[in-house]
Amino acid sequence: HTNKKVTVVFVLGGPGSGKGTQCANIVEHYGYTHLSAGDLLRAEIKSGSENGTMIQNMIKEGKIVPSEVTIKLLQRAIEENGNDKFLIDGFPRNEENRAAFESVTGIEPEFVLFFDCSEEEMERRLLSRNQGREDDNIETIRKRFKVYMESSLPVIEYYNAKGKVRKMDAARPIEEVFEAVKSVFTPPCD
Ligand code: UP5
Ligand code: MG
Repeated sequence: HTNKKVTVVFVLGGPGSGKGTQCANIVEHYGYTHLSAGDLLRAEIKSGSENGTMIQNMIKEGKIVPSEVTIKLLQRAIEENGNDKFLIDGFPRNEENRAAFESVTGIEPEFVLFFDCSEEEMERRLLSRNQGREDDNIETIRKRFKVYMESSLPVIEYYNAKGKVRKMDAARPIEEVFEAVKSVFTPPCD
């Protein structure tokens, strides 16, 4: 288990739903550290690690990288960081990710932020992002949507049944989505 008492919020939603964008806003206002599982995996490819080629191939196909790899990167990032509040963005992506993270780290999320957005809108955003991501092409985007529907939505359903999901309408402009996000992070004053 992770040698540290931490607060974790999972930030979930489809490809292009705005997870990374809203995490940046949350970091600025609420002092969390942002850990994007996808960013950690892309950094691992760049670092020339022995798993790099395997990770690159899986991302290109929109497939979910084996949980040992992702969990090791997340756990290391949590332990190396001085903060005790983390946004984990884009993980867990399937039931096995979820169960393995819980048993390996002993961490359960405080709650789950869920960015709900139509595929049409997510596709538009991904195709106009232009950041050179190897998975932002229409073939890979379709595969990412399929994996999201089949494997990732059930994880959100699992947490929803536990009353842990805070669902946001993510199809609105960035500022409006953040207003809704704020109401989740700011305790109501009386
Ligand atoms: N944008 C954002 N919000 C907007 C709004 N409200 N209105 C209009 N435009 C908006 O946003 C995407 C684009 O939309 C940006 O240009 C933004 O300006 C604009 P972003 O905030 O980047 O969305 P995000 O949800 O973060 O999209 P991302 O593409 O990162 O989501 P994915 O879940 O697809 O990507 P991730 O990096 O998490 O994973 C990539 C791959 O890594 C996976 O497919 C998988 O192969 C692998 N992976 C694993 O195997 N395991 C993991 O645990 C994690 C990833
Ligand atoms: Mg992202």
